[in-house]
Amino acid sequence: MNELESFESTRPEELSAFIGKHLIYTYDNGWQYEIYIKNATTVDYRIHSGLVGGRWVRDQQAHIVRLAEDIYKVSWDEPTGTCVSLTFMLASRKTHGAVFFPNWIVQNPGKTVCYQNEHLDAMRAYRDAGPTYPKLVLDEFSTLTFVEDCGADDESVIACPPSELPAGYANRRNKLKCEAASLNAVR
Ligand code: FER
Repeated sequence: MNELESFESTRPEELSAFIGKHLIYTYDNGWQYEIYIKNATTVDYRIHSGLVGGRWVRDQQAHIVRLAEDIYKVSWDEPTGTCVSLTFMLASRKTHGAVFFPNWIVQNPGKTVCYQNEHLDAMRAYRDAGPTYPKLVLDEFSTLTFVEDCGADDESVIACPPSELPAGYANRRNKLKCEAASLNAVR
């Protein structure tokens, strides 16, 4: 194995620096999102603004990999039919999101604005009714404005809709250094 390959990993023990991270980020188009990397296969998230601002989701199953030192990718397929693949570049505090929205969401974004966990059957029914095409492809970079470590499987991190958060919650800024913690298990 060469040095580069050794950073590529899907093994939970090599994702440990990323698991438990709570991240708030703003896309260059102004859309603001929040995600909690709950464990090696699960994320919770909340959308503060954008096409589907107000939407929040817990226990979304996701594929989480480390692409390189300090770079992680999180990908999932939602019950709505939206597919999401996010790359988190912790050292440079940037992300890139590739999100593929089915056409029914573009036509009626409000249908997905809810606590999805309580409306899973409705989301699947909307998805199956379509239309799927043409998809809206969001292909945007964002800036990580807030990063903290909450540990794994903490149900209190994403626990209410954005509207019930204290004023200024999503606009807190910090500069937590993430790079130091990312290199473990492989060396
Ligand atoms: C993100 C972009 C899109 C994200 C979630 C989505 C948590 C999901 C959108 C949707 O469900 O409609 O960066 O991060």
